[in-house]
Order: sequence, then structure tokens, then C-alpha cells
Amino acid sequence: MALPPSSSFLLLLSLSPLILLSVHPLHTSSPDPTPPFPAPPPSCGPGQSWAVRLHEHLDREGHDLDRLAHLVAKDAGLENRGQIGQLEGHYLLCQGADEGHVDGDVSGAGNALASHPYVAWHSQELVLSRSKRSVAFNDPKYPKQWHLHNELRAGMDINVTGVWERNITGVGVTVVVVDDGVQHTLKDIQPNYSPEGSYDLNSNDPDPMPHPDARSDNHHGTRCAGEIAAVSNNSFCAVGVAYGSKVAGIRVLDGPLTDSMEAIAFNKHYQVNDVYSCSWGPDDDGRTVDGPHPLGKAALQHGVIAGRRGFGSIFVVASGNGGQYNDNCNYDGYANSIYTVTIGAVGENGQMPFYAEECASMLAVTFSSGGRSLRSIVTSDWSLQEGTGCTDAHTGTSAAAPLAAGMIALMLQVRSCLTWRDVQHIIAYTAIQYNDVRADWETNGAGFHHSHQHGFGLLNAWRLVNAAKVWVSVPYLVSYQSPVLKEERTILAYPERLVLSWNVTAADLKQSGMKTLEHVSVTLTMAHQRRGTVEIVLFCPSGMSSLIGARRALDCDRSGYVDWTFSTVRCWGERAEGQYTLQITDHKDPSTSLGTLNHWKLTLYGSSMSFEEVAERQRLVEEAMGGQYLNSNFSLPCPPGLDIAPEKVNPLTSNSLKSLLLLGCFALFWSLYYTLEVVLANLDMREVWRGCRRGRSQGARLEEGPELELELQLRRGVDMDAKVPLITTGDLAT
Ligand SMILES: *[C@@H]1O[C@H](CO)[C@@H](O)[C@H](O)[C@H]1NC(C)=O
Ligand SMILES: *[C@@H]1O[C@H](CO)[C@@H](O)[C@H](O)[C@H]1NC(C)=O
Ligand SMILES: *[C@@H]1O[C@H](CO)[C@@H](O)[C@H](O)[C@H]1NC(C)=O
Ligand SMILES: *[C@@H]1O[C@H](CO)[C@@H](O)[C@H](O)[C@H]1NC(C)=O
Ligand SMILES: *[C@@H]1O[C@H](CO)[C@@H](O)[C@H](O)[C@H]1NC(C)=O
Ligand SMILES: [Ca+2]
Ligand SMILES: [Ca+2]
Ligand SMILES: [Ca+2]
Repeated sequence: MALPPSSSFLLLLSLSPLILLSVHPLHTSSPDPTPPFPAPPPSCGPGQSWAVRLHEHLDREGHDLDRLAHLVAKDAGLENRGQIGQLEGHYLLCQGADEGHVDGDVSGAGNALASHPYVAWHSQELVLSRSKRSVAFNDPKYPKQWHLHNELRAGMDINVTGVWERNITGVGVTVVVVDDGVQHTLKDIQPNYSPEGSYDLNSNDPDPMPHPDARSDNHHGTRCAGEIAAVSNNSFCAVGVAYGSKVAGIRVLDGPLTDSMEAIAFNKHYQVNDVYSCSWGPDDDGRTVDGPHPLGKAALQHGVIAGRRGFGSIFVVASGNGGQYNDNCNYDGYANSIYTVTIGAVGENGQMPFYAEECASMLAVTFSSGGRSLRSIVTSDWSLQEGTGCTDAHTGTSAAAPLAAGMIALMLQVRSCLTWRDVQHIIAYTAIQYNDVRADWETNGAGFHHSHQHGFGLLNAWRLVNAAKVWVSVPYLVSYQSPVLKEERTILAYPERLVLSWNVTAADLKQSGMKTLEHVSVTLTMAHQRRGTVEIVLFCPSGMSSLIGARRALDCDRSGYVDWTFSTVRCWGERAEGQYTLQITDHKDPSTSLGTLNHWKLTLYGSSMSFEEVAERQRLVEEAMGGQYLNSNFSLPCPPGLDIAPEKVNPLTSNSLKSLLLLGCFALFWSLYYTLEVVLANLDMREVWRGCRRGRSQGARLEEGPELELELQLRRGVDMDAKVPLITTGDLAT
């Protein structure tokens, strides 16, 4: 990591005398370049300027060149703007301004200069086309992909071009689109298509090719796949966020979807597929309360334990499009799950679009379509039926989730052993808070900002990848569960409210070793005649509030909630110990009767990371944002991961339940093994570093600061005591 900066520095040092030498003589022999005119503007409009060189003999004969240039300009109907830089005898003449002499005719000025006795050479200046030395693609729709590089509204993009410039494009990572199929024969998909990660659960064959349908709208999966991995620079359509990654398809939405199909989809080829992009969910009608059923839940849990050789499959889900129906993603079990990365949408203007849902479990947002006046997402399209292979009309949170999946692929390229929780942590640490009148930003007790509308903020590929590069895996997951608290209490009508609390003591947390929080969830059962009028707020010990149960005007369901789990990420990084309070109130109209809260249960998820360590990580992440670790060969050690059988086909059998349990045990071994591995690798690396320092006697000073810090960081990562991890299937089941 030391060589690139210092060597380029040396290069500069050795070159600079040459540069100085070649410039120097010109500089000393030139007279004071100040022209005899009041400070002229440095240049004129494009196409209106003429460069002229006066005959050299005029100078030798002792004429005042500035005065001659003024005469030339006058004769040609132009205005003298003075000597061009340090070039003696060269002047810039401009058109316009001086009405009395204006010829109006450009060729007139040219002719006058051509025949002028003082002028040795002249040239009308044209605007030179010089593009910045950065990624320039020939894909015809790339210029319209504002979400990748926004020229109209600065900052309203995912800031990915700098990551690409460092040759980070998702190489070695596979993202699977779980949807209505992927047309992998398209020019923009085919070279990046992974048949190994694909499957068709609707027709039960290995080929997820979408089928034509009555409304010509089985194009959804193909559009999502293009956002992730559309091939770059192939003169066709668009460019994907991670155009060096592989993309697979699982066709499952084109037909009746069952719990077991969903379960199979979530674990399909889970040693090939790293990221599962799911742009779908329960009905967004503002009155549904639904999520994964038992098998789907088990598959999500199984995926994070056994997928990606034990580092955990990354499930990215869209927060939902029910905004106009007042829907909220805390009523969507996929968005609410601790195993998923829940992604919402913002429009190009940075505001929450009409369709976007909000909730306390939203992790972050990224771009998508907005109101009618805002641009949508440009991506691949199917070429069947009415499709053309390219579209500029991909919309909704459906379009946001794949962008996040693509960014995660970039992170996994630079650090392949990030666990499913590391990815969530890095999002929380790097997402950007920004202004939106509708956002209710709050900073929690650990310094993380969160809003129900935007999660921790806007995803930024540059920040995510830089943080990923230096990220040491967080300690294993631990959880705490309160007993089921039987209440049978009346839910009071607003402005009165039912207040319930539960104290988590140091003794409670001692067994698991939990110090700081990740997700917090509340599972409750209540009876109510119209549950949409009830509002539930959870307060963490820091005082941070989460609106876990938002009101929904259209939800007039009479069955209340039966063991529904609400979760929040708003207490991320805070101390776990203390008093948790639930406030429930009913904004009912006078005709309905009061409901009853039957029982509830609090579940905390977190780790043994101390409050101070969270702050230290925040500092380290910010320090890594300069790109210095992306430029260098620096890399942290990665454990190899587990050797896990490719997949189990049927998650229903008792056999597979047994292997699920077994995998829980594997996870335990793995985390112990991982600890050991990092300790060993750390020792090795310290030896290597010492060797480097000895080898490089001087001139390596600059690099020592960061090296030491990383060394410390590594040690800290290792310091976790070898407590028995509580990753057992029982603890994780929610
Ligand atoms: C970084 O990698 C490049 C190419 O692999 C190599 O030439 C260079 O010496 C490496 N730099 C360091 C500091 O190891
Ligand atoms: C894209 O292809 C063109 C040739 O068509 C090439 O000049 C250019 O460098 C390529 N750009 C990138 C970023 O690879
Ligand atoms: C965007 O990326 C560039 C590097 O390409 C970086 O310098 C800049 O700080 C990033 N912006 C933000 C807001 O992170
Ligand atoms: C970029 O990365 C790819 C794959 O990792 C590699 O083959 C290629 O040589 C790299 N290009 C540069 C310019 O480093
Ligand atoms: C919880 O602790 C607070 C003080 O921190 C105390 O006032 C309260 O009574 C306790 N509640 C329960 C249910 O023990
Ligand atoms: Ca098929
Ligand atoms: Ca393309
Ligand atoms: Ca919804």
C-alpha cells in the first residue's frame, strides 16, 4: 500500500525540474505581460476569438508590440484582449463589443488579418473537444442514465464513476434477480449472464427466459437485471451499476406463488448467487399485513447462515409501492425481516415519490422515478412482444432495489468475506443524510441519523466501497428475548395512550454478551375492530422513538394482529441495556369500540461490540473515504468460508430441518474458526508490515499513520472474547 503514492511523488520530483527548465527562459525574456488595457476578460465567446502572431522582425526593430496588436485589432474590426499567456508576440483578438468597428462578418475579420502587414499567422479559435480522462462509454443510452452520473442535478446520483475508474465493477460477484424471468439472450445481458445461478420455478426447468403474456409485461425481471449488470461499452442501450458482475435469474412470479416455491427461490444456487434482488412483496393496498410464511422465513434464515459459504446470502428487498394508499413497510414481513436489506426510493429531486412507503425498518434509499416531471430509470428491457431491448421508463421501488444490489456487488468485489450483517452495518455507517422537507431526520444515541422516509439516507457507491475495503467483520450475532408479557389491557383512545415498558438489565445481557443493538423487534397480539387506526411507537433506552405501527386509513380489518413482528433499525449502535417503552394509542372515530392489547414480546439483536467500538468504527470509516485504500494493494485477510453442499432442493422434509440445525452448529464453529483465522492472519500481517518498514528506511513516514491504525483496528476485531455464539436456529427464528 505504500508504493503507489510515494513512487508517483518521486516521479513528480524528478520531472518537475525538466518542466521548470523548459519554461524558465521564455519567462525571463518576456516583458511584463500586462496589456495597456483595463483588465480584459481572459477569453471571448466560442467561435468569436482570433489568435494572431505578429512578425518577429517588428520586435527586433524595437516596436511596441502591444500597441501594434491594438492597431491590428482595430483594422480587422476586433478588440485586443492582450498577449496570450507567456507567448511573446501572440495576441488574442475578440469580436463584438466595440460597435463602431464591428464588421459583423466573420470572414471579413479573417480577410483583414490575412492581408495585414504586421500579422505573420492567424487562426480563428474553435472550441476544443477535450473529455475528462474517465470512463466514457459508447452505449447510446448511457448519457441518459442520470442515476449513475447526473449532469443536471449535482449529487443526485449514486456516485459510482469513481469506483469504476478504480476498476471495481463487481467482478467475481453474482447477483440473482428473483422475478418474472430474465431475457438472457439480450446483447446487454448475455455476456454477463450466469446460467449456473439461474432457474425457472414456474416451469420447473433451468432456463428463466420470460414468457410472453397477455399484457406484455413480463419484462420486469429483465429490466432489473439490466440495472445491475448491463454490459458496458458494447454500443448497445445502457450500463449496469456493476457491469463486471454476473447476473442470474430465478423465474418465480409468473404464476401462482406458494410458500415452498418462495423458500426454494431464496436458497436457489446459494453458493453461486451472492446477492438476491427481490423487487416484489405483499400487496401494497394499504390494508394487507403479510410476509414470508414459515418456509420462506426458514429459507431466509437458512440463507444468511449457509449461503455464500457461510458469510450469508444478501437479500435486497424493495420497501413497496403503496405510498398512495398510505401503506407502510412495517406491515410487510420481507421489509421488516432482520435478514433483508430494505431499500426505498427517492426521485431525481431527492424527494420521496408519491408511491414510496416509509417504515422504521427501512435501511436506506436510492434513486428511482418520481412525479410526472421527473426522469425514470434507463435500463435494459426485454425484446419480446412490445419490448425493444431498452427502456427509459423503469419505475417504482422495483427500480431502486436492483441499484442497491449492484452497489452491494461492488462492495463484495473489494471484500468478499463481508457477512450479511456487515453489509447492513456498512449501509448504516455510510448512507448520506440530505435535505427533504418531508424527512423527519433524527440522530440516535450512537450518532446514526435515520428517517422513516429515507432510512439511514442515500446510498453512495463510493462511500460503500471505501468502507467495505477496510471493514473488519462485526462480532457474531447475539439476541435477547423478553418473556411473553401478558397484558390484556385496553388500548386507550387518543390523546390518551397505553404505555407499557420492559427493562433489560445488565444481568439479562450477560449470558449473550450483547452490548450494542442492531435490529429491535416487537411481536404483539391485539384485538381490534379497525386496526388501521391504532398507532404504536417504540422508545429505546436512549429515548429514540420508532413509529413501528403507523396508522393506515384503508386498513379496516377486524382481526387485529396475531403475533405480528414489527422491527426497527433506528436504535442501531445504541447501548442495549435499559428501559424499552411501547406507547399505543387509538385514533378511532367515536363509533368503533376500544381494542385490547393481549400480549407482547421484545427481541433485541446485536453483538458484543461496545459502544466505544461503534464510535471508533464510525471514525475509521470516515477516514477511509479518500479512496486511499482502493488505490493501494492493501487488503485485510479473509477467512475461506465453509464448504457447504450446493443446495437442498426440498426445505420441507424433516431431514432438511435436521441439516438446518446442523448448519446452526456449523455457524458456531465457523465463528470460532473465523476468530482464530483473523488472529493468525493478523500475526502474519504484522510480521509482513514490520518487514516492509525495515526494508523501506526513510520516505515511508507518511504511510505509517494509517498502517498503525489498521493494525489497531485488526486487533480490536480480534479482541472479542470467545463467547459461545447464540446463533442457534431457535434464537434466530422470528
Ligand atoms: C501493487 O500491485 C502491483 C500490481 O500487482 C505491483 O506492481 C505493485 O508492486 C504492488 N504494490 C505494492 C506496494 O505491493
Ligand atoms: C469504450 O470503447 C471505445 C471504443 O469503442 C474506447 O475508445 C473506450 O476507451 C472504451 N471505454 C471504456 C471505458 O472502456
Ligand atoms: C463521490 O466520489 C468521488 C470520487 O469519485 C469522491 O471524491 C467524492 O467525495 C464522493 N462524493 C460523496 C458525496 O461521497
Ligand atoms: C481490471 O480488473 C480486471 C479483473 O479483475 C483485470 O482483468 C484487469 O486487468 C484490470 N484492469 C486494470 C487496468 O487494472
Ligand atoms: C425500569 O427501570 C426504571 C428506572 O430505570 C424504573 O423506574 C422502572 O420502574 C423499571 N420498570 C420495571 C417494569 O421494572
Ligand atoms: Ca423456462
Ligand atoms: Ca450496454
Ligand atoms: Ca407495502
